[in-house]
Amino acid sequence: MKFHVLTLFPEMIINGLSTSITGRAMEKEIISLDAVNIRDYTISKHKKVDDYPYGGGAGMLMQAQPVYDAHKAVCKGRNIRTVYVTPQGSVFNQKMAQEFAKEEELILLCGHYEGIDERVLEEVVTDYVSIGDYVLTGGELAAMVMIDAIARLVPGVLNNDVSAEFESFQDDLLEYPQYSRPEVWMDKAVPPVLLSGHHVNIEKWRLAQSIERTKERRPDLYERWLANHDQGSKSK
Ligand code: 4H7
Repeated sequence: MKFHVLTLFPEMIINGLSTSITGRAMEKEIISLDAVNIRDYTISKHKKVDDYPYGGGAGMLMQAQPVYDAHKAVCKGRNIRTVYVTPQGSVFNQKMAQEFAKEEELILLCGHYEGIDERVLEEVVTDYVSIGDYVLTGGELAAMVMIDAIARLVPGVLNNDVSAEFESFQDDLLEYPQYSRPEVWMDKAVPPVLLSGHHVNIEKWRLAQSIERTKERRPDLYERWLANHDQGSKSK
């Protein structure tokens, strides 16, 4: 899968995603990351990319021209799904990550200053997406969050092909607690069932832990999980 990121800070995108799993996936050429500097496309003599908002107000806006030309340079006449990373978008979740992971190429547009001239957004943006209800100084960190979540769903990015599928099955439950060596640490023992070698009991225990943890920490997810797993509780 090819990710193109339109940004004023391309090095931030490259540096943020070149380590760990996404970095290895790029080395293996399972994904590619093309960070496009919007400033390279300005026609202004002084490489200006921002200007004052009509009607007044605080701060500056990114101008339409450099954004449009950067986008055109990436698309080369093709239609590529283009995500504008903005607090005004639909809130990103695992299901959206799965949908985006089906695309062959994806463009992420990062705003800075007070945002981007509305007219170019109308021309190029297909999806308005937010990573959550908080304010960032730029769209780059949000774009990196989305790319990480999407990339790990692309076949071959994770070492174990079971993992991503299993997680999606578990969608509405939080993960169970995990333990590694030593067996006792600071007087705290690993739950005995995990040392029993009884795989059925281990899976039962893990599911029970997942349910309990979700009920406690994410009652919203727990209610949704219950609604989908109420096998016969009402019909009997
Ligand atoms: C586009 C439009 C995403 C991008 C406006 C981006 C939060 C998220 C940005 C803005 C983002 C998210 C400009 C809004 C500066 C805030 C002070 C960059 N913030 N900004 N304003 N939740 N900021 O996904």
